[in-house]
Amino acid sequence: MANSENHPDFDAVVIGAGFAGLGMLRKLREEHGMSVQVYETGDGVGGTWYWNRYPGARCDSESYMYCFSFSKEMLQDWNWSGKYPEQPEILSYLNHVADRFDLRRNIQFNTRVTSARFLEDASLWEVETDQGDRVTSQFLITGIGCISSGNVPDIKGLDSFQGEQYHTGSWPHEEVDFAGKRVAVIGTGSSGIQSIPVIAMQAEHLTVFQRTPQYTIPARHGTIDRKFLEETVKPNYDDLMERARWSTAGFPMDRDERSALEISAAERLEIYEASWAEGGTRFLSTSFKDVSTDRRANDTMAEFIRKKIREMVQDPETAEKLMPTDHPFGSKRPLIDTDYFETYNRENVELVDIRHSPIQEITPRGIRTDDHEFEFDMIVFATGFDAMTGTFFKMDIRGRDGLLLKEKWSEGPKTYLGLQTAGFPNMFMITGPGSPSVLSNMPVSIEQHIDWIADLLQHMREYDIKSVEAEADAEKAWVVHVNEVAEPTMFMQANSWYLGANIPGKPRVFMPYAGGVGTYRKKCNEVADNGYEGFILGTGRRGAETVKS
Ligand code: N01
Repeated sequence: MANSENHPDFDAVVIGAGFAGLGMLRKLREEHGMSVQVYETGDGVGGTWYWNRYPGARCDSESYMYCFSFSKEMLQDWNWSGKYPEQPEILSYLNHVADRFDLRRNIQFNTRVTSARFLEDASLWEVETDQGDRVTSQFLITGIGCISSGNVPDIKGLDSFQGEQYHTGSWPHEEVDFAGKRVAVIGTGSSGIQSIPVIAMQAEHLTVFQRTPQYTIPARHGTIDRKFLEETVKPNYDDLMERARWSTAGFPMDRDERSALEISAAERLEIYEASWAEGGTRFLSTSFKDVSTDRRANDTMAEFIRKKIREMVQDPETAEKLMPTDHPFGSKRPLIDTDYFETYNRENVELVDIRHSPIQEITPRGIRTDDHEFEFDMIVFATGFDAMTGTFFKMDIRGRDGLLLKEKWSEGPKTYLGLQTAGFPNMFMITGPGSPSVLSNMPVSIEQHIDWIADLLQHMREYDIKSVEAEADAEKAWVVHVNEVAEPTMFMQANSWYLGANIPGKPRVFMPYAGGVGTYRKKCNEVADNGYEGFILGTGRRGAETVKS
C-alpha cells in the first residue's frame, strides 16, 4: 500500500524483465536515481528469450546488433559466438546484463501483474499481483513484449489428445525428447520454420501442417566471423549503432535506393543471387526501395524465391504446396531459415496442406483432417501469438474513470507514438502498438523508447510536473497516420498477425508503425523539442491546468 497519498511505494513499476524491463530499470535507477520495482512472471530474466526455448530458436538479427548500446564497455567485452544469436546465448547475455548492473534486487520473479488501476485523486497507479502484492507508483511502464501471449487455436477435441503437446512460445525448460516419436508441427511462421528442420533430424516421423506457404531466406548461419567482429564491428560500434538508430529497420545497412524495375532483368538477377548467397538479414534489408510498396517490384523478388524453392525441393508436388503465391513477399513477417525447404527432401518428413484439407479435430491419438486421420505421439503448436495487445488484455488495466484498456482498444489499439494511450496518465508502453517495434531490430527500438521515456520523466522532475497524458486529438491523429503509412505497403495484402488476422474476432487493424525507425525517432525527438507536443503535462489533479514548461 502507499505510505500516504503523495508518497507512492515506488517511483515506477515496470512490468516484465526482458530487454525492455531490464533496460528501463537500469536507466531509471542508475541514471535518474528513481526507485523501481519490476514484476516478472518467469523465475528468471529474459522475457521472450526465457519462454521461447523451442529447438532451433534464435534471433533473426545478426548478433553484434542484437544487444544494448548503453554500455560501451559491454559492447567491447561481450563476445557472441554465432552469426545469429541462439536462444541460450541471448538468455546468457540478458543474465549477464542483470548481474553486471545488479538488477535482480529490484525484480520480483514468479509474479504476474494482474491489475493496474489509476487512482485519480492521488494521481498514482495501484498495481496488484497474483502473489498478493498491492503497491503504488507514480509511473507504470510496460515492458511486456509484443509477441508474448501464445495462441493455441481453439480446435475441436484439443484437450482429448493423449500424447505430449507443446506451444513453441512456452517451451519446457527440460529437454523434450523427439527420438522414436511421430511428431506433428502445426504452423509455419518464424517458430515453425526454425524448429521443423531440428525436429525432423531427431523424430522418427514429422508431419507439418501448413496453412500458408512462406517465403523464407537461407540464414547462412554459422559461427561469427571473429576477424569481422574485432576489426570491423568493435572499433566502429558508435557509428554502427548510430546508423542503426536512423535506419529503416534498426540495422546499419542501407537498402538499394533504386527501383527493382529500373534495371535490366539480368542485373536484377545478379543482385538477387548475390544477396541470396549472403543470406539472412542482408537479403531482407538491402532490397530495392519499392519492393515493399510496388507489387510489380515485389513480384520480381517473390518469383526469384519461388524459383529457389523449386530448385531446393526435389518432389515437384511438395514444392508446389510450399509455393507462396497468395501474398507478396514481406507482407507477412520475413523469415530466415536453416535448411527449411531441404527438410522436405527427407524420407521422414511429410507436408499436409490444410488449406485444401483443413484440420477437423484433434483426437485422442492425433489429428483428423478432411480426408485423413493421423496418429502422433506429440503435437507442437507453432501457431503464434495474440500479438501486441494480447498481453495487455490479460491484465485488468484501468485508467481515468475506471476505463478498461481492453474496452478502449476494442476496435484496435489506440496510442500516441506507441508510447501512451489517452486516459491512462503516467502509463508508458515500451514498444507499444503504433511504434516500429516488431518491424525493427528490437533492442534499437527498445532503447529509443527507454531513453525517450527517461528524458520525459527527468523533464517532469525539473519542472515539478506530476502527470503526463496523451491528448485525445494527438492520439487520433497518430492512429490515422499509422494507418496512412501502412496503407500503400505490402503489409496490407496478407493475413498476418501484424493485422490481428491470426486471432478469430480480433479487429483487422495494422498495429505497428511502418514508417521506419529513423523517421519515427525524428518524430519523437520533435515532439520532445516542442515541449512534449501532444501530451498534457499537469499537476496530476483532474481539471488542473497544463503546466507550462
Ligand atoms: O507465429 P506466426 P510464430 N490452424 O503467427 C499458423 C517472432 N519470432 O510463433 O500464416 C492452422 O508467425 C499460421 O498460419 P497462417 C516474429 O516476429 C521471431 O512463428 O496464419 N495453422 C502460421 O503458419 C514472428 O513473426 C523469431 O495461415 C495456424 C503459424 O501458425 C512472431 O514471433 C522466432 C492456425 C503461426 O505463425 C510469431 O512467430 C520466432 C490454425 N488455427 C518468433 N493458427 C526470430 O527472431 C495459426 N496457424 C527468429
